[in-house]
Amino acid sequence: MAGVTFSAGCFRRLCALVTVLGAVQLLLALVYILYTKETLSFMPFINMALLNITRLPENRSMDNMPSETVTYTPSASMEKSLICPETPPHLVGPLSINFTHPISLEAVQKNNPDVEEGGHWRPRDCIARQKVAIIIPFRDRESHLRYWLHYLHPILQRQQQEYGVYVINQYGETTFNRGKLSNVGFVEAKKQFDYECFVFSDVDIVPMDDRNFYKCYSQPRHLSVALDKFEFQLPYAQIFGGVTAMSLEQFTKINGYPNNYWGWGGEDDDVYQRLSMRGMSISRPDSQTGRCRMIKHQRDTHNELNPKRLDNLRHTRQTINSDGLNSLQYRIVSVEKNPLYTNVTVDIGRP
Ligand code: BGN
Repeated sequence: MAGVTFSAGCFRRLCALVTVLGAVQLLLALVYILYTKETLSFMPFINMALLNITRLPENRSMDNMPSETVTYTPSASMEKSLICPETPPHLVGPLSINFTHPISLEAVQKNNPDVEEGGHWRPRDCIARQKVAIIIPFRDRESHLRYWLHYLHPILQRQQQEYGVYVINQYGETTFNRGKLSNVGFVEAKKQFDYECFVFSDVDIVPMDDRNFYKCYSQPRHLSVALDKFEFQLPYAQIFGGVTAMSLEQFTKINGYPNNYWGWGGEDDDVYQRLSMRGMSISRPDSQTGRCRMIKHQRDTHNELNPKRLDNLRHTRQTINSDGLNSLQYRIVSVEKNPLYTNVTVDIGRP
């Protein structure tokens, strides 16, 4: 009987010991989960909850989750697996660009089967770092556009950009206005997609190196810095024409382009002045990476040298606040989503 009593007491103490040990083990496991980053990457659900990632809307996969819905700074290991690398892996560097063999739109389309309707593309295996709208002020330059699409789509894809191409086609015969068309492109592209970066490009300029990134930087970017037309040199230090990139914030801060430069020249110099007035400076690639080719052509009709450009440039300090995005008026004639670009035809009035 005494033996039985002893065994029962011993068994109770043994049970208590096992319970305490179990609790200690549980506690240790909890501490391990909370403090070991490596463990997190193996546990996606705990990972998501702890790092406060915004839930994906239904029917959207991680693939097309826009980067700005993520409300955390990813750890190095996560960044590697989700966000595209800082240096895209498939760049080739210097490119051979020539405009000697005209190419058909069908051929360009065939070479770029992954481009979605309206000229939109995004990488499939990672999330692009920025969403870029490419705005091309345009009139009567179909052959140039074909070269542009032929060269730029593959370059932008190797750069792993998420991008859309917007051709802003000036309706009618009135004098060309590159600044106003650029503003229209900005407003119309923004209606279609939450772009955060805007590249404004002449239709006849193609980069000769795919390390010249069509994206935005902490300062406004001038991309066409070494044009063959200017012997691969900057014609003057303040030039901001050809191909430029501005973030949503940078562009809004300067009230966009001026709308009152009708004809050739000056609207880009006005933007340069606007940027300096708002305390920004220009960033550029080096003169090797920034080499570009321009398609040779005659001066367009209805795009004569703007005789008022010098006078306009003297008044940027006043016009920056009254002429730009906040005074933009236009009438959309049509918006067509073509296989390789969105074609916006717009009536921007007359001088
Ligand atoms: C400048 C033009 C720019 C043009 C560059 C390169 C003017 C304003 C008077 C100084 N500026 O001379 O618009 O991008 O040449 O072609 O004409």
